[in-house]
Amino acid sequence: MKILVLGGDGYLGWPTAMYFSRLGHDVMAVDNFVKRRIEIEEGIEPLEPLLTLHRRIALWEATTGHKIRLAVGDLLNHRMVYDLLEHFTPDAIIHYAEQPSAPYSMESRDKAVFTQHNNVIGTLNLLFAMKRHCPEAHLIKLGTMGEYGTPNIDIEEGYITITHNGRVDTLPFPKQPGSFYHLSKVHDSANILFACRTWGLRATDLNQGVVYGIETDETKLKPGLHTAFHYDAVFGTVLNRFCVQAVAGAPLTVYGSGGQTRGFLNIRDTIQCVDLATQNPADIGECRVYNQLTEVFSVLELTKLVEVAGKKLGIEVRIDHIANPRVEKEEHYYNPKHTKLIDLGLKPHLLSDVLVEQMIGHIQTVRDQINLSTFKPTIKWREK
Ligand code: USQ
Repeated sequence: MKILVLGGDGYLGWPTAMYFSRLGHDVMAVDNFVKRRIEIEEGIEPLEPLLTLHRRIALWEATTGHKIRLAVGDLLNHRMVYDLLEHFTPDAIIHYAEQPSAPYSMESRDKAVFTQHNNVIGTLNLLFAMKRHCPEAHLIKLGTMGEYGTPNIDIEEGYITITHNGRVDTLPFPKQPGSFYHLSKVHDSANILFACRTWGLRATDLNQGVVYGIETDETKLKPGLHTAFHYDAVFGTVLNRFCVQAVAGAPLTVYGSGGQTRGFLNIRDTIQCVDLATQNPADIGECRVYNQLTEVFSVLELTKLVEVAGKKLGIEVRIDHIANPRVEKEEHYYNPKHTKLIDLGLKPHLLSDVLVEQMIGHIQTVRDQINLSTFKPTIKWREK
């Protein structure tokens, strides 16, 4: 297949590009490096320094003999997107190319506008370019479980069948996102559904939970092929942060009571799910939605798991309940359905299998690179 990986420089995009390339697909990675610009702006960097995408692609080819094509470009530039789709004519488009940080989107008006403009208009340009040049290509779009928020009912996979005043319909599941970033994904989902219904495009919207993990089969092949692993308060997700904090001997930063409960998955399972979606394309005119998570934990449950794992490596883990910088429910019901990807064949990697050696153990080997000053969250959802 011809597979376009949008956001090919990122935490998930780079391992995805290598994975499909190794399977023998014709892969083109696209990126505008905006995340690297935000890193500089915010004074943060991945735990281990990252080679440029150009050098990683060259290293990949030298190591495996497989090629990855590279296009440097911005989805906001619609001419670039049209050209790309006209000339590459992808069978599948895997779309990670969005500003992924909820805190960043809540930092200021400018950053909220940037996030929504970048994410929503970039995706809209892509939909128009697909309509023009490859209407039968399958769009695999990374959405987020955060689109649903934390309703007091079970979360269905994308759609819910409702009986109202004696009539029945199946409708998009209600959305209650918790940041301008999560809202950008809600807007994307609405635009994608509309484009499928109206133009007959086909898409799979993957509502992904919080991703953790450092390595995949491909990143391990050679030093230098690793992916961008963040633990700062802007790009670092909660479990990745806790593992680094534990190794640094700093207290784990629990926001508020720690009863916040989310769906989680290993980075290897992101790739497995994207692969399953690619192998099982939506029908023409269909917008499929899968909830992409494998396990559910509260923040406090994560601290306990990190504490037990740390002990095995001689680390004593401390916990600090700090004032919650976000506006979110700290105690709530949470029961998201997530059977559709399992039905397609997903075999989850469990947190307990990787926490000790592949996460905390690995971080110990690069302990001296940890920047302690990026643990504390500085962006607040609402000034008190
Ligand atoms: N949290 C802490 N301490 C920390 C960091 C986070 O208690 O040091 C809490 C947060 O308050 C929140 C939960 O952990 O309740 C998850 O926070 P997170 O930063 O790991 O995840 P979030 O901001 O929701 O965003 C991340 C990714 C985003 C993706 C989303 C999936 O950055 O791209 O869409 O996870 S989900 O959370 O399911 O919406």
